[in-house]
Amino acid sequence: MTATSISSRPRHAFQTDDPRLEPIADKVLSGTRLDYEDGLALYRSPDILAVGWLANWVREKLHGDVAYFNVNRHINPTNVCVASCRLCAFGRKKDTPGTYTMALEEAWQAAGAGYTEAVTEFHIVGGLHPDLPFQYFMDLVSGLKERFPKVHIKAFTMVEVAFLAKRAKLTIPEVLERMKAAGVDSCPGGGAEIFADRVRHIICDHKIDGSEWLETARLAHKAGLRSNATMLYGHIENEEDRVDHLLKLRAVQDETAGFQTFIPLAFHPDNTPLGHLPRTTGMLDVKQIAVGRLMLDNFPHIKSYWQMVTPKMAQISLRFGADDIDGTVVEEKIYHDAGATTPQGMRRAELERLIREAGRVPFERDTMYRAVTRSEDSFTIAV
Ligand code: V47
Repeated sequence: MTATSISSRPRHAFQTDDPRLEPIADKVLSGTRLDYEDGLALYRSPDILAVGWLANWVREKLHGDVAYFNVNRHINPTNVCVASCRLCAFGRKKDTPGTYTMALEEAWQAAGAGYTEAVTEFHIVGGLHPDLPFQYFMDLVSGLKERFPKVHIKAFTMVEVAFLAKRAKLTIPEVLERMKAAGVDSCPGGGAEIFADRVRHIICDHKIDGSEWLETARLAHKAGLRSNATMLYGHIENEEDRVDHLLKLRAVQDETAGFQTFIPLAFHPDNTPLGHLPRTTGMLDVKQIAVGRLMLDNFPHIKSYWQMVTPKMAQISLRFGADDIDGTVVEEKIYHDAGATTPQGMRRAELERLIREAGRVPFERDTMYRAVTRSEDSFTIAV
């Protein structure tokens, strides 16, 4: 089915027994922007099939049957972190058991160890180390670029960018310029968590607040770097906090158009100070994808990150608003420290199988969503 025939589906194909969804369906199908109350109604509706139908309608209008994946490798250079976020099982205080910091040679070597399927992206996220100099991070990136010039470097969340600026006594635009000069091509979407102060004070009190995260993203986009945006859900936030988060992201995107992808992250409680909280359910996971797709009308992509929600849920999400399931990853630490039971990585062929079985067409993308063509152990990117 083509994108055009899908977008011209008749209005009467939409069915719900939840009257709150009727006016929302009219808005979605006529391209009218949803507001705060609509967001709440979507979250509160038990009719997941109707909410999903609408999200899928938007998703197919934008991307037809294509579903994106990439061949990437995560690198977490250190787990030493000053922040003590209650949401996190990965970060540890300096000189405590289980800490590690990669020597540069070690990080460059680890990057190469995942190169067997010719990765197109290094995804670099780590702790806020109190002593590592700014130059360590720049050398890490420039050393990777030197060794793997074709690989896109997606490095440092807005939280890390703001922390590096403070540590190096530089402004955020100065840090962003130096990151670019070292070889950073874009930024990942982590650290956004939930913007509402009430929640942020409890789950991650010691890092930048929501407005600083948004301002840093604005500056990154202004500096010419694309970035992603996340939302951590399934802890102590409520529906109002989630809608507020989505609307704040949408407002920045109206200004900059610099976000590529929205990624809802399911909270994993194990080994965190919030370990008493239950894990997210399938219903909640699918809802975040669908509501994200419907509220973020100016975001090109919605990612259901298979590591977070399991490959099975990511596959289902491709029919509920998601157009991307992320990548091979190779070795994931942040969610596995918090009890994730998904594999640490997945082969390219397996990602393709998941997508095909969802009735979608697998499309290997680079970080900028350009087509990747493979030959032997190498790749070319369409320009
Ligand atoms: O910011 C930490 C989250 C994020 C837990 O841009 C947790 O493509 C759940 O940035 N349970 C870092 N989540 C990961 C990140 C990311 C991941 C995938 C794709 C992209 C992208 C970016 O991980 C943190 C935090 O929100 N996190 N601890 C936890 N216990």
